[in-house]
Amino acid sequence: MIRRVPHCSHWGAYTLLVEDGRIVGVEPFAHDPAPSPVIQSVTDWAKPERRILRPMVREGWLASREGSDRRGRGSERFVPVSWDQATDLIAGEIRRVSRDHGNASIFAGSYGWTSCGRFHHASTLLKRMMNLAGGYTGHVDTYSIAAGPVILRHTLGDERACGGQSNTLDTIAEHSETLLVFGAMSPRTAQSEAGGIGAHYLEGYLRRIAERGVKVIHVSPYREDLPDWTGAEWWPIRPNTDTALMLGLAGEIVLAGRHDAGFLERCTSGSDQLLAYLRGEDDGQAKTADWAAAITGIDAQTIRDLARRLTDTRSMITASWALQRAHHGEQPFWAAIALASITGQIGLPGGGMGFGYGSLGGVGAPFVTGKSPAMSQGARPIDSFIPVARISDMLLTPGGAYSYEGQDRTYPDIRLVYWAGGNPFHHHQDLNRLSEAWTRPETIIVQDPMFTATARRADIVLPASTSLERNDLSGNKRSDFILAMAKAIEPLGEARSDFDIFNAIAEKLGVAPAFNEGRDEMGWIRHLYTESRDFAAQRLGHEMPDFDTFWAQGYAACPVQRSHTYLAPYRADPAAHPLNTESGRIVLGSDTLARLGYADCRAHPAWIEPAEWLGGAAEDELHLISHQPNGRLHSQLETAEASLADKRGGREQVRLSPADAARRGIADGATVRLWNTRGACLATACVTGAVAPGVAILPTGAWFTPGTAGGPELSGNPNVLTLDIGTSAFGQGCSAHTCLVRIEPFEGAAPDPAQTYQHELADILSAPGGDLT
Ligand SMILES: Nc1nc2c(c(=O)[nH]1)N[C@H]1C(S)=C(S)[C@@H](COP(=O)(O)OP(=O)(O)OC[C@H]3O[C@@H](n4cnc5c(=O)[nH]c(N)nc54)[C@H](O)[C@@H]3O)O[C@H]1N2
Ligand SMILES: Nc1nc2c(c(=O)[nH]1)N[C@H]1C(S)=C(S)[C@@H](COP(=O)(O)OP(=O)(O)OC[C@H]3O[C@@H](n4cnc5c(=O)[nH]c(N)nc54)[C@H](O)[C@@H]3O)O[C@H]1N2
Ligand SMILES: [Mo]
Repeated sequence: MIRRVPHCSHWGAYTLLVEDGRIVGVEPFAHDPAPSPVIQSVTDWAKPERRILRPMVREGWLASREGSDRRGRGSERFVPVSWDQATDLIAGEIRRVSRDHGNASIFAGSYGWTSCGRFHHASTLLKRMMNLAGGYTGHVDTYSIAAGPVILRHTLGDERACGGQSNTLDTIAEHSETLLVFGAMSPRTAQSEAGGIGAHYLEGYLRRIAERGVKVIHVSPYREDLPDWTGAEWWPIRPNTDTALMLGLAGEIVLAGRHDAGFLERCTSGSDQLLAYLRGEDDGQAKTADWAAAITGIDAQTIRDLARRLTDTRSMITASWALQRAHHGEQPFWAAIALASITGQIGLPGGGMGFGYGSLGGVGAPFVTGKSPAMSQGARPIDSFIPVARISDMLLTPGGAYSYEGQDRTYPDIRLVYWAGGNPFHHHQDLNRLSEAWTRPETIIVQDPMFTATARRADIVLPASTSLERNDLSGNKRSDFILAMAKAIEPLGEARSDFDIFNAIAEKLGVAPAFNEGRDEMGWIRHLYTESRDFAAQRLGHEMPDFDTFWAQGYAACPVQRSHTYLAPYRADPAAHPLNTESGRIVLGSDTLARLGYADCRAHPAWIEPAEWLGGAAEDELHLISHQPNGRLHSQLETAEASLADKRGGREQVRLSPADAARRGIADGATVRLWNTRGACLATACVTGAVAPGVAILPTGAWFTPGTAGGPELSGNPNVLTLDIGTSAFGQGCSAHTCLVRIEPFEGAAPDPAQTYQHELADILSAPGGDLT
């Protein structure tokens, strides 16, 4: 008999068809108008090949503990241990480091997407446990967005405009006449939503935008960042120069005297500084279309025409999160706010600016007004943190000075790292530098279902079950459904749920009662759902089904706001709705930043050359964009069908223009080597006119497979090439999209990355008693 099991992942909801303890089919959620093909990939979680199947400890660490040779990580063999031994060792390490060095020496920031389940959420549970055990060093902001929210907090007063609460897409479809898209608005990235998603709405909105005949200008190095049926005009910009285009548009408007002086006066502060800069009063360079054309590679007359249109029509400016994942990533977001302010359209339906549409599936969709289910991390006994992407800096320079959001800070001295539900050897930049940094802590613990590159480089690995093997629920502020995630199959090997693992460690630390509050798995799921249901009923008068009905039918609709015009009340009466900024208004010239005096984040939005870009490149260098993969989420389910569909010859494809390929003697389908001073990797060339000349695009997420020492990484992992610097002294975000590379045909031996990975894994699992499959 086939059992139908409701379930959900970050890429959507589905029903698992289960027979004899095996998953035999996956059906999309009935209320999803555009399900993601990645839902079919989840059956790969049930395959043992790349799973961690039992707790294990690195041989050298077992012998010498904190005195071990840390360069053995990744190549030394693992010794299987019992769960009891593993949790004893971990509790002992937490106690030792806490006692000898203080809890700030324990890094449990543990960034990562893990499962979408809100109960077994690995990093939340890790932090909950560590807070009960004296605290830990954590992180602020995300790899997704860091420079963006930091600059928005200071200029708009909060992060809503990049968190999915700017104008909803239905208002854009209904009211905008000009839609200026920087980066993408792509069903590729909109497949995913952090915390799960019931229904994918982006394509529907884009169809309505196309049907209404909205004039869409698409500014991106990659034409396929917007579906061709939107009828968009493609402006193939040089990467990382969008700020110059925005300021050139603003400058044209201001020099023609067509800016909305009334709006600037009433609703913004510091516009004098910005206008002086645009007019070239401080640096002798007016920010004209000609000036912008020279930097961006976009035709000057075309820029002038758009400058007219932006003020003559109802215009909406959007920018993908990708734009701020680059050196000086604060600037394009602030410049977009400045340009929208100069048109005077912020707060009007279909006007103004917003960030991250399509970056995740729920941005621009109806947003939840109720309470999303979530486990509490508890109170933090110590306040130690780093900006999320400064992990290598922290490990390499304990005590080193840095700044963040105007504060002068120092890095803690990390002795113990606990990572649960994230993959830094996927997500971090300059992986060769991270490899060096990774030799610094005394002990590294990794908890993951999969034997990722990070798990391989741990001292203690713990097998977490996947969401398929336990009960959970999903939900978040940008998805209008809470979804049931019922258990479908038994755990593989000795895998345990994240909650059970942390509860066992909490017991050994003597904090289990506070950790579990007397609830078991189903007790917690019922409790979290009921909190959301009660909130909806009591505060919003919205009826959600009782828990048993929800669990049986697999979903519940949340209370949502369907339409929203960002800052409409503020525009109508700024004094009555002050923003949480230094002036209470939109900040275009900042006293705070003027006081800080940073050269890389000035007092007003400004064009500042990035560390690497085509304007400063040698003739044979290309700008590498490492965007999100189409057929998977980051490094998850990398060997499943949807992911393999985008690879060729077992490797990721690097896209480049016909002109750039011809100049280098590269044929479509050829194996190529990408390299710079930081590293090298192989990839398969995909020659396409959809990529701007001078640009190469290699998606993230291929499993880091360094192969032989000194040779190129084999799978096509762009993070061996990317630049590991903060966006600026202010935001300190990740600068992944700022990266120059060279590309050449590769003639040498090119081993298959998946087979190589598997062989290496077999080697480190070959300790006596370590035969796991
Ligand atoms: N070059 C470049 N690099 C980038 C980016 C870029 O644009 N360019 N983008 C960045 C961005 S935006 C992000 S968000 C990061 C993403 O970086 P990550 O979030 O680290 O990437 P994932 O592959 O999703 O890692 C999630 C891990 O959780 C594990 N996992 C899944 N389910 C469970 C579970 O139930 N329990 C436990 N314990 N573990 C589980 C998975 O096996 C996987 O190893 O990458 C960043 N890196
Ligand atoms: N299928 C799938 N979907 C995902 C994810 C995934 O791994 N797989 N990851 C999710 C996560 S964690 C996040 S944070 C979001 C990220 O969402 P985004 O940041 O929006 O996604 P990216 O793919 O990094 O970048 C989008 C596009 O921006 C363009 N771009 C890059 N640099 C520049 C630039 O300097 N100027 C201009 N004009 N354009 C530029 C590139 O052409 C790129 O294709 O995606 C989410 N969605
Ligand atoms: Mo992200």
